[in-house]
Amino acid sequence: MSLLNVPATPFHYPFAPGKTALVIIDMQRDFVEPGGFGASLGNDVTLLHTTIAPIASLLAAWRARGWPIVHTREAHKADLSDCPPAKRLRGAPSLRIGDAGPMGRLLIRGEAGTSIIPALAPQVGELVIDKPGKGMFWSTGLHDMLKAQGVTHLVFTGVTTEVCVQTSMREANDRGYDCLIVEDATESYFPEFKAAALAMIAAQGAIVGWHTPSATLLGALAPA
Ligand code: TIU
Repeated sequence: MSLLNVPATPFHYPFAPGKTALVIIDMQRDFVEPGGFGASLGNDVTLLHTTIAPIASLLAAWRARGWPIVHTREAHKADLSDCPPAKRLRGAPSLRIGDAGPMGRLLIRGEAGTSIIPALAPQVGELVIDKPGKGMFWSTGLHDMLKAQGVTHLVFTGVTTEVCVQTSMREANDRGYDCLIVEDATESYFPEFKAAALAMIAAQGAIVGWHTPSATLLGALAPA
């Protein structure tokens, strides 16, 4: 299948139709709703809400074409055996991972807070990955799942830009995927960190990957 040239920074992104998975990082209640993990760290979760509509548009475009989709959740086993003490004990949050909050135990698989927000809920046939780390490849088996589907390119969305999204994109780049991050479909609790993350990803001739707005990407796709 021939590649599409998507206008992007720092130069055109070679998009592979059907071989490019849409990756939606951690759009779970814990990061975007009050009372979750993001809020426990002292963050204003409303800053992330602008991502929802662009991600929904991309999700609809991928679904219409039957292309691969990956949803991730940052979520630990109930016994915390996959949560290093260094992660759980870091800093002075109002609640720690595993503590009970208004949406259940923070960042624990199956709790209300770890569920993906209804507007972006996964459908049957889409990969849903519970990841114990910030990156989506660590301890998940995802690389083998993507290889089995013939995926060579990844389009990144979700939260937060400089934490789980950037970590996952760097892991993906090292595994040989061509990676694009969608500017308006990712957000940080710190706007200056988002700007810096996008700049450092695309610097030095796309050292980690490319970035572009969702409208530019959607405009470059052939009709479904
Ligand atoms: N705190 C923060 O910005 N992010 C995380 O802890 N996890 C993700 O980015 N998903």
